[in-house]
Amino acid sequence: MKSAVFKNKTIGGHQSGFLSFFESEKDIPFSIRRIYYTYGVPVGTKRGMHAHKKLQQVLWCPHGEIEVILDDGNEKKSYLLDSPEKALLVLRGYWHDMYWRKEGSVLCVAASDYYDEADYIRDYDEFLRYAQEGYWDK
Ligand code: T46
Repeated sequence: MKSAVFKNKTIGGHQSGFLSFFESEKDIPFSIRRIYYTYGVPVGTKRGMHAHKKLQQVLWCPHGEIEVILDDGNEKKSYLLDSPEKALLVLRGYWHDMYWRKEGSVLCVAASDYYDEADYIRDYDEFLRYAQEGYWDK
């Protein structure tokens, strides 16, 4: 499985609104241990700038527009979260940068584990060493 954008199951219509959802281990390949969200971020701000050793996550933007750049050490891909129906699966081992593209955008994240700063790689050269040594290929 690779990191990719998927479309959440969505129920409803324009008359009374929409409800979107995804379920642990059915729609995403892990159990959710933590939910967090980022908001009040000025347009143009870049956040992220790290990779995770083990953590797997799903990112979605229920309101606004956020661009996420995923880098596996070989290539970078850009994903635009511009609809509440879209979600981005970010597997372990991807350097990620998030750019706030619209005022008031909210980023929600479902994560496979509790917060642990030791799981972060915040130095890009260190990330490249992990990628080149095949740390995530095992
Ligand atoms: C990620 C992207 C998508 C906590 O104490 N608990 C938490 O659950 C989280 C997520 C963060 N923190 C602390 C760690 C830092 O002192 O909150 C502060 C800001 O975190 P950070 O600079 O890592 O925030 P982002 O927006 O760059 O990254 C976050 C997540 O940390 C990260 O895991 O993948 O969103």
